[in-house]
Amino acid sequence: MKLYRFGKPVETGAVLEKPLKFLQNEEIATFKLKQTKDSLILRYHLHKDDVVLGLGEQMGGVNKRGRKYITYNTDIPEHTPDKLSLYGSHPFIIIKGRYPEGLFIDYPGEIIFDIGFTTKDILEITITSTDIDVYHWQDVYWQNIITGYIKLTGGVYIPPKWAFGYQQCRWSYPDANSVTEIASRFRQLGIPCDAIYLDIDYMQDYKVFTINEERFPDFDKFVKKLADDGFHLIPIIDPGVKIEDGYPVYEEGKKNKYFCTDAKGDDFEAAVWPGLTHLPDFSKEAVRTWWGNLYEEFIKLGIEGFWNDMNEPAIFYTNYQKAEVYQKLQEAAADNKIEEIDLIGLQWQIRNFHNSREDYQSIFQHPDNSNSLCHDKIHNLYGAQMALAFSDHVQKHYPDKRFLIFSRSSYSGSQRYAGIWYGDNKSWWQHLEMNIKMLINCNLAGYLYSGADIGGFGDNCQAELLLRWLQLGVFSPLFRNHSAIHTRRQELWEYDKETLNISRNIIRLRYSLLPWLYSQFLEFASMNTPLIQPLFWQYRDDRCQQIEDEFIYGSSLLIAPVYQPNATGRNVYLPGKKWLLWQARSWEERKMQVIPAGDHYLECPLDRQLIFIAENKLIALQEPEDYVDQIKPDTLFITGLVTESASIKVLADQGKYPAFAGIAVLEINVERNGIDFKITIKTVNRELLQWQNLVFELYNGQGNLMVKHRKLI
Ligand code: MIG
Repeated sequence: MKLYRFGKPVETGAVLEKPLKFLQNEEIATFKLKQTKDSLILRYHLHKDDVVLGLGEQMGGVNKRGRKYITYNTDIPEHTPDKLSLYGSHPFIIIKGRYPEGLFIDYPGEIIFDIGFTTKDILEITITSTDIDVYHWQDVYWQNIITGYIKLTGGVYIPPKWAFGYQQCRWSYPDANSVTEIASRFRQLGIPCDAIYLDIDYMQDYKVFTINEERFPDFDKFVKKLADDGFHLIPIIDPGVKIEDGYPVYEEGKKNKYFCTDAKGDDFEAAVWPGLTHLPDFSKEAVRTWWGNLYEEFIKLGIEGFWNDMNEPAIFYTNYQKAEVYQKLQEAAADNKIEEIDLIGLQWQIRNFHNSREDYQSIFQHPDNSNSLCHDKIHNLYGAQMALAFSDHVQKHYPDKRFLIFSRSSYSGSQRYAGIWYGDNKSWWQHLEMNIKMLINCNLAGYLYSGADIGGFGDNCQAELLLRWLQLGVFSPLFRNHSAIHTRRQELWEYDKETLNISRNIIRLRYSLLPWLYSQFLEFASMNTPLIQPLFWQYRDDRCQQIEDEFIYGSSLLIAPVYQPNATGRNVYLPGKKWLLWQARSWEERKMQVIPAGDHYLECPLDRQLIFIAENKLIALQEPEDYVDQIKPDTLFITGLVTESASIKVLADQGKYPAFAGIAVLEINVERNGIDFKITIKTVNRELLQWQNLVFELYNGQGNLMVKHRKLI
């Protein structure tokens, strides 16, 4: 990897340890460089077989060719194919050709990636700055470039173990009673769940770090009661600070000059949910320290998880824009010329108030050790630095504890201290399909703890879509059902009885797999490696390159979600040689069959999902619990298809404390021995493992099951 430096880049924080040696203003290997007064353009001729990967959270497929993408974090509730930017920016691409190359352009403003859109075989990257760092990799293995990038930008965030449980959200559960009711519903119905969310209505007049005491009396007792029942309560945090005299957050921010300003140096005003607000300037360490401390309001009550929203930052409108419209109307009124009011024009004007580029260009930030900067040039850092404020705070004050934090907006490097969710999708089948690609793409950018709103946020979700989405969700590290205000309720019991029963089975399946899913997360995170991978990560045959609707989870599972309406099965391509197919209906029913590699059409009625375990790999399951930290079952089931030998390593850390602290390891090796299997077991920190018994369910190449009970040593 080489670092190429142009001009004087701003400090983005993406790379903590920069290479000491760098090349200044030099051509980047195989890229053609063009410099203009205020931009840099990189050009590359794509070979017809080159595949372009990367860019993290973006529309489009896994192979990015044929499309344009722009890194400019945008609050965008319509994820239609014409959109060029979403909430996060991860300007990292890999050209997977005969000689794989990778580029990370560490610039937090607008970059346009034209990947064979304007000219079929030309990759053209336009960077709207001449002050940038570019990291360039060449490697025979493109996978090394991905892990190299994740490592360079600081590794992978690991949330607490309970954050792998099922989570329920809604905009909104507006009072304590509605939350309590949801919680007891889960327990009554025997559906496991670990977290319930508070959307914006818990606040007093949408003032960040306040609680509406009428609707949430005795908040501390409320949090405690939920915790006793195994639920984490997770409040939303928005960055905009309401302008209101007497409101301490506003007063402190104002007094200490913690807010972003306009060109004249006055605090910038932007309207969001609370009305007019100021935006904290998270590029300053003092502001991050202050903001991090504000979370204490909640932490001291026992809250252990937060989601940061609106941090692109979203702006509904500014007074300046409002004044223009007002003036037009006033002029018309003064002349009594109502018929001359251009309503259509006004409509457009008002519609474009939201998140306007002009507004971002009139905001100024004052980063440490730097001159004032136009926000537009560091726009993509806003959400990442907001999450950093929280992360730095808890690392400093709670070094022995892990918190859940995920953000809507993100930038390269923030994957080391926060997760993300994919924002306002819709209850559309197309968005279920998009979720598959998004999981792969975000994993390739190091966001292992991420996921979409299960069931879709906007629009109304129907039962079948919800069930298919939950099935995909079993393998999404962030597994959260969320839906928007005014849409149909999306809790599992809001449909018919059959839907409820199927969904219970799906979520119980997730909890039964949890020790294994979690162990794989820890392992892959520690290797700076995507957990959810495209098939071609591990398998070399050409067909795999074409498959974007299946994925590999960790080291041993291939998942083929059904994402079409009224489908009772789907086509699946299987690489390798043989697979153990589990058409899973419930965790208890573990009937599996051996299936050869190749193309198959497989039945998959609504109450089943297709899970494939690779030949000579093992997975682990246990009886599901109501929530992750409940009394732990003492039996672990180990299953797989063993034609030669297979091993599994189950990592179990303490879940709440620093990752890998007090880690226990269970290592099992299975060897075919004629018609029998020879099993060896090794442990590290045996006393910290919850399991006393192992039950083996091993299959031979003909699909015959051999069950074996065994006590742990
Ligand atoms: O302007 O807080 O993406 O998850 O429910 C909308 C209300 C603001 C957008 C988030 C969504 C959340 C919603 N928020």
